[in-house]
Amino acid sequence: MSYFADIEPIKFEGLDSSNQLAFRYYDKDRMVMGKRMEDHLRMAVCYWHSFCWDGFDVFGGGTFNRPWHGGPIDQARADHKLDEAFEFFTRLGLPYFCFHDVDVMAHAETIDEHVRNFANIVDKIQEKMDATGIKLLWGTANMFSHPRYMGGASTNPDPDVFRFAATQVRHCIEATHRLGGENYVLWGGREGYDCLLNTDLKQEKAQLGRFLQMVVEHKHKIGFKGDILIEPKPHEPTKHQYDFDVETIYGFLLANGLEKEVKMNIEANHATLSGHSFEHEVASAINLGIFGSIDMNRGDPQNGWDTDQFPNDIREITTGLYYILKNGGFVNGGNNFDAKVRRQSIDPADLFHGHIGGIDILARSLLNAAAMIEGGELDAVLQDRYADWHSDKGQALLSKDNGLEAISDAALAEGISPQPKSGRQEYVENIISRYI
Ligand code: XYL
Repeated sequence: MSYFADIEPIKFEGLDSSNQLAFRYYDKDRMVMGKRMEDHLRMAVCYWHSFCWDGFDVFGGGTFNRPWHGGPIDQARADHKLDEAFEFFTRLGLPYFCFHDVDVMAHAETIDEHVRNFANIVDKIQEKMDATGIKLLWGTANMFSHPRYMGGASTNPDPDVFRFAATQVRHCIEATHRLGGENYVLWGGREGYDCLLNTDLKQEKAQLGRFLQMVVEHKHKIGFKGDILIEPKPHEPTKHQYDFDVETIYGFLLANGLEKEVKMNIEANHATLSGHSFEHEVASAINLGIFGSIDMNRGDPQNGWDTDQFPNDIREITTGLYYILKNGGFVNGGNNFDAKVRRQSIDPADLFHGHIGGIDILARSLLNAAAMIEGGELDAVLQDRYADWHSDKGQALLSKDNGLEAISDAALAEGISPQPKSGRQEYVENIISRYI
């Protein structure tokens, strides 16, 4: 009998329902701005937090005692975990899931064991996906947990570690392609440093850049049509990570000729760790033309680390989705719940409550964001504020025909005297408050 046998498939029951194991906002077939809610939000369950993590923290061991925990993940345990993951996915009813190679496979030590064990489980994943219709939003390789990666993967001082990482990524991107995955993610958790004194920054960044170029070359070689995504995070586990935030990565992509090839997977909690807001990171990626996908979660305002909690801040998610919707919505990306229930939430139902809360917050935020776009008040403020720049005179200022000398001569001749104008911050902030 399944570990989740007591949970009935989760349904939309609307605002009048008092059933906590039901959606109150997420009605997947509801049309919003001409598209089904499910197709707008493209939500995914992540494998690692929900099925691999056993509740351990730095002060104590696992608390969840799920039937497939409690020993080394051999093939039987990996198979059991896969069965239960799909039991969960089908009951929750989201269209997608995401995984790291090591999340799904039997534990491996040697390089050939890694390739064999991974290939073995990919066949079984394919069968499960065919049987349930659940799709893969993205795959990724875990190149930060095994001790061989303690000094980084592609940025490791040991070239053999680089070769091991190349092997993992090659097999993981090929499996993602075979499974019909829509993106391939690279999160470089240990691609950074703990101590500058023992780190050759120039050498490590050259390794990272070439590695990324190889991933892109291989994507084209195998005909993978999805996006390659980098996930920014400023630090943790390393003191400093090279993929610090969206703008830092954009500079790195430019330096390596990859700005048209690689997009961003933005995680809400990573955005706040880097000293930005979630909406800042989303808006920055959109404006640079490199927005891809979202790792949806939240941090804790008092804790300074990556708590990976399920999202519950309607204002934060509404503004993020507003920018995404205004940009035309997700293409290959979606919303992956990179979130975990708390260590004391040990019941099977808790995993559902975490996801249901996140899903409903996203659905509600989508409705808010669509209403904000249709209302048009924010657009009107922007149009008005920058109207002079859109005039012929404003445009001419930015043309190459102009320079400091010509501009200053004309400004002096005209005797301009710019007058301060209100930025209307409270007015625009109150507009959002009206919609949420
Ligand atoms: C950890 C990261 C990872 C990535 C995938 O902070 O969020 O879980 O999403 O490697």
